[in-house]
Amino acid sequence: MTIRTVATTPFAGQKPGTSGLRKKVKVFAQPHYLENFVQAIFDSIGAVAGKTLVVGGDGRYYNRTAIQTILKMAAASGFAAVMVGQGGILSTPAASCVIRKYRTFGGIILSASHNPGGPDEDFGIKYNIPAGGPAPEAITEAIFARSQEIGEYRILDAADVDLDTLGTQRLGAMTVEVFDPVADYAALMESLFDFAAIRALFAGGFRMTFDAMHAVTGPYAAAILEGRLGAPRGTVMNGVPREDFGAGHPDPNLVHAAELVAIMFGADAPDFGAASDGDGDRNMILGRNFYVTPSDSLAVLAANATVCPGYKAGLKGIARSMPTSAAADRVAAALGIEAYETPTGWKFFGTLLDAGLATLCGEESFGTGSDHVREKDGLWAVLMWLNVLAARRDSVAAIVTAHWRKFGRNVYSRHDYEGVDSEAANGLMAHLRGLSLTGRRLGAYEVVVNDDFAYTDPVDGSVSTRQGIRVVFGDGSRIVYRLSGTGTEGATLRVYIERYEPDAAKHHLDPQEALADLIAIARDVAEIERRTGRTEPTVIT
Ligand code: G16
Repeated sequence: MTIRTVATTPFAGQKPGTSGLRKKVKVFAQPHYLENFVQAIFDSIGAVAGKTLVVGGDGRYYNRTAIQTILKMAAASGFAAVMVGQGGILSTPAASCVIRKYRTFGGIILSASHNPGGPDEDFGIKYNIPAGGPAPEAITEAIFARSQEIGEYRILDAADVDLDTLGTQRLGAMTVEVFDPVADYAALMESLFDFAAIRALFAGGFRMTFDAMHAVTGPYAAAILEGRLGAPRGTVMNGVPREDFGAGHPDPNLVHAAELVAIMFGADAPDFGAASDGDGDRNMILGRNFYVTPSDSLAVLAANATVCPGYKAGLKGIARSMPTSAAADRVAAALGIEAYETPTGWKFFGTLLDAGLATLCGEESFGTGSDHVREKDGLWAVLMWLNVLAARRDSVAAIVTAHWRKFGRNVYSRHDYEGVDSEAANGLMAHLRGLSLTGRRLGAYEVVVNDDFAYTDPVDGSVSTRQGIRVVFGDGSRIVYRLSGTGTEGATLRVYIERYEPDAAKHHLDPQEALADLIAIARDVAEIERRTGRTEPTVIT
């Protein structure tokens, strides 16, 4: 087997976004495209000779092809070993778990998360560092810079590796270990949660539906919920991972998980419903006839964390992304612990978790997690909810409404305008950046802060600017605008709207009604209709 050195030239636009490089499969499938980016990773992360790498993905179309290329390139670059999930499958949180457990030199995760899969859809790749989390900006910038000057890559001329048989194989001088992608992760979950109490809950007739959306969490959910926890067979729906996610959009929200939503809001609904996304790091939580916003979910889990064995000692701090509602901050204040506000992107939580400043983290974008790994973790959030439900023996709706009575409700909604013309979206953001609203009245509200969010990491001092336009009002209400960093077509404008409601008599109101005046102000200030031609958002969460 010989190592081939292949001459290449840079591709424009290999700049990682909010979470790695995400493009259409057709872009990745161009000759040298994937290879350039992988070589740029290997050239940017320090000496790789003799090291071990973890590789796996969410099983989407092109996953297996990309893994074969990465294995041959890892062998050519001198890695001693690569650990690959069987069938090329590895959920994002399970990858983080394995990287940490086996102290590897990080890993490469292949996923475009919640974006659709298939030959005409999306693919993605990112590098996670040895701590298990997504590479911080300094590294993604270095990878990008390297990709822009690359002149050659190295690859081993060899037959494809068998990704389906557990065990060890040789690839040139390198070892390839195909391992069970579920076992280590399931063991970690069992160490954090009271499986006996959850088993007793199911044995008592508690009913749940978990929608794996034909994505990576199917095998994990089946093994843990139906296997170890004794939930009846059929609890997991859409449990077989498919390369095109069954032609669905594996994004666990009210729009894309419509099948689950119909079950949970239908006659004879189960007690608990949940869904996870393409790569298993997002979650949506539903009760019978009840939707829990991700921001509320973080707050409720934080307030109840000590019923779970893994969090019995209490939380060190709670971190949330800036656009996430401030519900968790109220819990942190009540617990007397620190609340951190970071830019959007799970990578920003890494330093806080590593330094032991925060235990729980969450984002409005259906992400919740803790210091057990360095990624958000869909199934972990579901299990934590199950542990809370098993301990409190109350319904989801009763637990959340009681939480609002105690802390007040941060009424919250996100409006997405997807596939907007990029120039129009950039123009809208430039318009917002040019405004100076502080001190002005908008409707019934007075603007007290109007800025473009900037963040200085309290641990390593790194600074991230231009992280979203904030319009904060005197009563704490907020409107936030940002452009998504994960889309692959045009631009997605996200508008986040929040108002604090202390009055329990108004807690039952639909957020769209309760926020109607702020929503109108948000559209008006940004001139959304005039600039984008859109009269309505495409997705409301
Ligand atoms: C990624 C990031 C999250 C972020 C989300 C949405 O999630 O890891 O931190 O909140 O994208 O980002 P944006 O608003 O820029 O589209 P995932 O699940 O796609 O990896």
